[in-house]
Amino acid sequence: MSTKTQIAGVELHSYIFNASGPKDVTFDELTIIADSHAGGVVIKTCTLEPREGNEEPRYCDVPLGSINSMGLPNLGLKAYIDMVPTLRARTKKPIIASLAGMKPDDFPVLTKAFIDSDVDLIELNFSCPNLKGKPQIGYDFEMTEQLLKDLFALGGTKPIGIKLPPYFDPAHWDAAAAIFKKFPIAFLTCINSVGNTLIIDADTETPLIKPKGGFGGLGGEYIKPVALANVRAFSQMLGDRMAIIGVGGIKTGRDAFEFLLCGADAVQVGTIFMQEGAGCFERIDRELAEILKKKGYKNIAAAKGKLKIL
Ligand code: RRO
Repeated sequence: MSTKTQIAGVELHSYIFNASGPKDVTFDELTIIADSHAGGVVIKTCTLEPREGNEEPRYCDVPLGSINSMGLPNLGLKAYIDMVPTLRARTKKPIIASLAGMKPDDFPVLTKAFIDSDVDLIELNFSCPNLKGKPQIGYDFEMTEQLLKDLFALGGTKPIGIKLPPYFDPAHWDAAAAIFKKFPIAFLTCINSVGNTLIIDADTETPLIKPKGGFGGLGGEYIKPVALANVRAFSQMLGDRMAIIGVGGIKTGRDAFEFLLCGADAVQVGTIFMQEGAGCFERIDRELAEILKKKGYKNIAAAKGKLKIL
């Protein structure tokens, strides 16, 4: 059974692909994803200039997930724009650019460059939690609306979506959705890591990571319930006008199926891709297909949003 799906009319042969993260920075890393079973290839969030990122140690796996404060290490806009044609020649899969400005004026420059490139989708990262002294844009609704105004004024037909931070209160879902409705947003990616969490080692009496005194973005199993709630909430409010991509703690086909029931059009994986490597895309896809078959769902669309109410 196929788990093919689409986002804003762009076809993905599989429901599962990578989240922007530490293993999609270089051309070699992106080639591994391109050659894998992943439904698409997301490029690490890109800034105008190359960045080294934060000091090490800045990523740590833990039994129920991961914590990171990578600090946006990436090769910079020019390198990724130059890379797109080679990636395009290598794979027919959708290529998804992710971008973040270090200041508001960077966003239109980055967005325009990718609008004019051969990528299929653009993901605006409004939710990096690890930039020292810079709050997450998605928690500032005024700034979010202003940036969306500026970016959608650029025109063009390339589908543009937003990667959101987790929201924890219905008032925030309502406020965010009221803004998103004003723009032709193609998709929402819910959620980025849960920002500014702290994991410590009682043996060494230190945090696991060094930047920001150990505060970093939490990923993996810990955050799946938060991610499911965000997918469900935005799917109910906006699912008829934009696609929803789920991300947060997906390790198995069963996890992916839970996101599908909550209304996700596709899912991304971050922590499990770091831990298991590119084989995770085929495994999770196979497990999801088996569940769909066993339950008698003919395809992804048949199960999408079908969470039953108690
Ligand atoms: O690079 C990072 O520190 C990072 C980014 Br841009 C992001 O969006 N989410 C995350 O957990 N880490």
